[in-house]
Amino acid sequence: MKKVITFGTFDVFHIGHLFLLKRAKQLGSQLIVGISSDTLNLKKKNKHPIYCQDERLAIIRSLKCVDEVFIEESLEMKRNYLINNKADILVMGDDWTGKFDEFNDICRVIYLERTPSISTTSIIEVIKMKKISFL
Ligand code: C2G
Repeated sequence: MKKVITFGTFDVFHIGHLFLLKRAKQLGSQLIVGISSDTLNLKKKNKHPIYCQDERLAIIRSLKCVDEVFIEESLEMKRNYLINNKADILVMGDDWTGKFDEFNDICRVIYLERTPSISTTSIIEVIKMKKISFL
């Protein structure tokens, strides 16, 4: 029973998020996802998410490849989250490469390649541009 854990905001859910979660699930038998709270997202990205935490929680919870979700309140609590969830493997996209190696003492840390040319930011920009072109 290998427990895989990953973390993210998962705002304006897109295929890059889905591919990360599906690949993470393939590494174990259970996938737990820590979803950044609205407050944490503001701290991390200096902006409010488009979808609030309850909406993002509902979307991720509904995915077939996800077994459990919880709200990630702080980046500094990651060791607690890993221990409390008895995680065997921490999976993150490779934009985080090296950032979580300190947890190698309690679980395997694997960085997966990000899906190219898609991001929440780029999706929001496209919507904004389309809106302007309709004006
Ligand atoms: N991701 C991806 N491909 C993309 C975009 C995102 O693989 N095109 C991955 C990211 O690498 C991350 C996950 O999807 O592993 C969630 O991405 P974000 O919602 O942007 O999460 P982030 O802000 O990186 O939060 O404690 C860690 C943080 O909470 C991670």
